[in-house]
Amino acid sequence: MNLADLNKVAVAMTANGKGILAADESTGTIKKRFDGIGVENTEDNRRDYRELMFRTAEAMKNCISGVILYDETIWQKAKDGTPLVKVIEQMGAIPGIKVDEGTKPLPNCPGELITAGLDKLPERLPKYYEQGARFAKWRAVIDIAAGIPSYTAIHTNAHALARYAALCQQNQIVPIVEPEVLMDGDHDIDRCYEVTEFVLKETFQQLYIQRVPLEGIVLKPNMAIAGKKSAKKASVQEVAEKTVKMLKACVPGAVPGIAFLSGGQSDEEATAHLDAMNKIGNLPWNLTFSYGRALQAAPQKAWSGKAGNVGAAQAAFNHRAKMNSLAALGKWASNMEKAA
Ligand code: 5MM
Repeated sequence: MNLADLNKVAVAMTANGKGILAADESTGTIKKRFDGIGVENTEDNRRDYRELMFRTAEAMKNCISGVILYDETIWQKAKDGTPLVKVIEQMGAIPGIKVDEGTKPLPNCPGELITAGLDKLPERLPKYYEQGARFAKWRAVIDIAAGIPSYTAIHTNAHALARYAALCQQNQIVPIVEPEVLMDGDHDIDRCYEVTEFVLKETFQQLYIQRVPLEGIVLKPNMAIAGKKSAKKASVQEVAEKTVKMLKACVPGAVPGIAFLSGGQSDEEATAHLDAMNKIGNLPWNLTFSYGRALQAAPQKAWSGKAGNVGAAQAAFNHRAKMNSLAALGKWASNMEKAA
């Protein structure tokens, strides 16, 4: 492993004012998104939709550091025959690949999940590297509900994340380590904080045991935030302060950058929270975005599967990318949304 080169990529992925576009929806997940806009889930439609984002020059060149791709997309060609990976590279962004194979029920832990995909990973990673991927992503899912999460689920998922990270680095690929504590429940922000703190501490312990140098990873965590069904919604400032406090308590300064998931927050909420954290400032790592839904909801709606709407969809993507880029610098203001 060449750690200096891994570190360069990790630093570029979380460079000032730039963040990651999570476009790695599996075929089932993109179907749900397409159902919402009345688009048929065909290979061509998935290609056309993703190509329109990758060809949005202003957003891609100025605001997006890297794109997380799904296995289908990394091998796909644009309409004019250019490999999509090349389109991304021509925009100055880094192609990455989701390598987990989704979640399965965790035995003896009702309601809890374990992420699959480690078995064939040593054979798959060199092929992705050859195809242009310089980073990868693995998402572990921890749910909060009555009696869960269990230590078994937290430990097993952290162990898998660490094994994945070690394998990636061995193949000169920067691992995005994504332990996602879901915001689907009715828990308040303090319960989310408590669980996420435990999950992050276990994840870094497992990374240490697997001898993963932290200079060559990017962390993709959830924010400390109340569940969607909670009666007690936390303010933007509370989310920002508690998330920064939690990260400072858990994430060593050797980690070059942290790129948040949006997890079901609205576009504007995800931007406002990131901005408020960066306004606090004086942080040991760069804090940026690795959003899926919070970057794509607006362009998806504007596109709605019609070729005539590509310009409008690109304008919507441009706007969200720009707002999040400003938030990554702590320079966003809500009136910029209205002005646009
Ligand atoms: C884009 O969605 C990703 C893939 O999800 P599936 O494996 O369920 O198809 C997802 O992992 C995503 O990268 C992260 O959760 C961040 O996306 P959000 O929408 O939470 O910002």
